[in-house]
Amino acid sequence: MQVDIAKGILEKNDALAEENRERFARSGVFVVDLMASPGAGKTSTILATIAALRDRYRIAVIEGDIASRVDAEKIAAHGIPAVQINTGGACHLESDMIKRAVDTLDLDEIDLLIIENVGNLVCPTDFDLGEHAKVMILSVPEGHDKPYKYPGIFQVSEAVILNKHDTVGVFDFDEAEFRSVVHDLNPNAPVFALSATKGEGVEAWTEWLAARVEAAKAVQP
Ligand SMILES: Nc1nc2c(ncn2[C@@H]2O[C@H](COP(=O)(O)OP(=O)(O)O)[C@@H](O)[C@H]2O)c(=O)[nH]1
Ligand SMILES: [Mg+2]
Ligand SMILES: [Zn+2]
Repeated sequence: MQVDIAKGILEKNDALAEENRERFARSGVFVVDLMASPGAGKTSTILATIAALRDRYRIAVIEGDIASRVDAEKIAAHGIPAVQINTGGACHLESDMIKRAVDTLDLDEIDLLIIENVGNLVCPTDFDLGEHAKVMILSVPEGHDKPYKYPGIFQVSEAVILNKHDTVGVFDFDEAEFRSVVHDLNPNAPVFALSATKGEGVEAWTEWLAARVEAAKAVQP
């Protein structure tokens, strides 16, 4: 007899993710799961996104980290509701963690919920959280070859953010090659080059996101 533990865990995760998704739909909340390596600029991108969209949408953030509250505190300092999940060692978020975090939020008061996943280019790919879109960030210093090495995360992402674009010259980052490989892996995903901490190039990304938020509102039951 063979017991496939990974399969069982994923099935349980996906069932609860579906419940999360139904709950988000009932409240007309659009949910985006931001995935990236540690230090790629997830929190910085969330802060830039908040600055661009806070006058248009009510935003809340769920922060996933192995330990600490530092990211939730950074978000909360801007007056945005932020829930910190500490996974206590797990290297990705799962749908039951999101359910418990969402229990502390009033979804009817939120238009856009941004989830910062644990820094990791591998397993967040496999875990549906009930989000509407997964989006990944690659930062320039990580190198233009990462889509070759971690194809899965580029394939599940509906958009790709290329952050720290201000450092392209410093790291000899071949942006044309990067875009070409991402396009081969995922022809429909737009690639947004931006510098989150400088606020440069943010608008194309936030307009894409705003269009998705509007679409979620339009189908609210
Ligand atoms: N030069 C540059 N640095 C950035 C940019 N975005 C983030 N950083 C820096 O990268 C580091 C990690 O950023 P953070 O947002 O905390 O990454 P996270 O771990 O993915 O949430 C911080 O020191 C940021 O100031 C950017 O666009 N350009
Ligand atoms: Mg962070
Ligand atoms: Zn993991």
